[in-house]
Amino acid sequence: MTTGADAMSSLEQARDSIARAHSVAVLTGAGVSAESGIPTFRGAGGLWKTFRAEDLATPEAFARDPRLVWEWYDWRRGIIAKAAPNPAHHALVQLEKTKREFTLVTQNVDGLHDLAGSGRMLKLHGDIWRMRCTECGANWPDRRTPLPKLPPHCGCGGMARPGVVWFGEPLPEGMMQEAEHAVSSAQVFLVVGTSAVVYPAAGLVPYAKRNGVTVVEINLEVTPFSEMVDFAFSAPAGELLPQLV
Ligand code: BJW
Ligand code: ZN
Repeated sequence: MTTGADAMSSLEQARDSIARAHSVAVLTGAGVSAESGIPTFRGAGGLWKTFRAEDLATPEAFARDPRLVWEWYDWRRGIIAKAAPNPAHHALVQLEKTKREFTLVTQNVDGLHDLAGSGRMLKLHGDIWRMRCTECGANWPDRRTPLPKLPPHCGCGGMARPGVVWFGEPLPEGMMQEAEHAVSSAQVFLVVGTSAVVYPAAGLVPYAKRNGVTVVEINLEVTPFSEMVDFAFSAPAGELLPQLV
């Protein structure tokens, strides 16, 4: 953990590693959007303090009570719709422009990286602005908020579900392999605003270390990997990322 007197020199070292790298990979989590006013899942004020994940973010919960699950997603879509990208999102767009190889792996479903202008992106946990038909599998964008009718339906008559990945569900086909490839071929891996407890995404951090990649973590709190990474900065992403890149 980098704090106090040694903060300047570590910041400079990390900045130097990032500046020298031709290939950079980034993993983002809910903390990146916290300064945009979107609640995180864990930690102070996190969604899982008020809501139970098992009741809302599992296929079983949706099968039991699709309307309840949709009400929660409709409420969150309303919050996200009012939010704008913050300096952390913008800094990642700038970083992407300067690198030969750059991959943004995000666990976020809010679409703020898209709004900021990020290009190459792997959305491991889907997109809250997309819907998927539970009958025919169709997949389409829908940015209306609030939704006119809950639960929404597909043109085929089937019920729609949010286009996100719930606990117990597989990530989009082939995406973890793409993420692993991006991480192992990077010289620097930035891990920003994630509690790093949800797998398989969290596994990218030790995977990077095993592959000799320099790992830079930015988080307000200590994570299971803070001790293992090369640089762990305890600071708000919207303040530190623009200084780092
Ligand atoms: C700031 C900040 C600021 C705040 N600046 N920082 C191995 C071991 C154990 C369990 C498993 C395992 N492998 C799989 C599992 C099961 C499960 C899992 O990981 N469970 C653990 C939690 C115990 N994983 C799964 O089920 C996954 N699927 C899977 O593995 O499938 C296998 C399979 C294969 C074949 C067939 C079938 C199955 C799927 C995981 C899906 C996660 N879904 C969610 C909801 C998405 C939709 C929605 O939004 O509603 O994804 S849960 C939630 O957590 C969301 C997030 O993307 C994800 C990660 O959270 P994140 O982003 O890290 O946010 P927080 O809130 O946790 O942390 C925020 C951090 O920011 C904090 O640390 C703050 O300090 C920090 N912060 N402000 C910097 N300003
Ligand atoms: Zn359908």
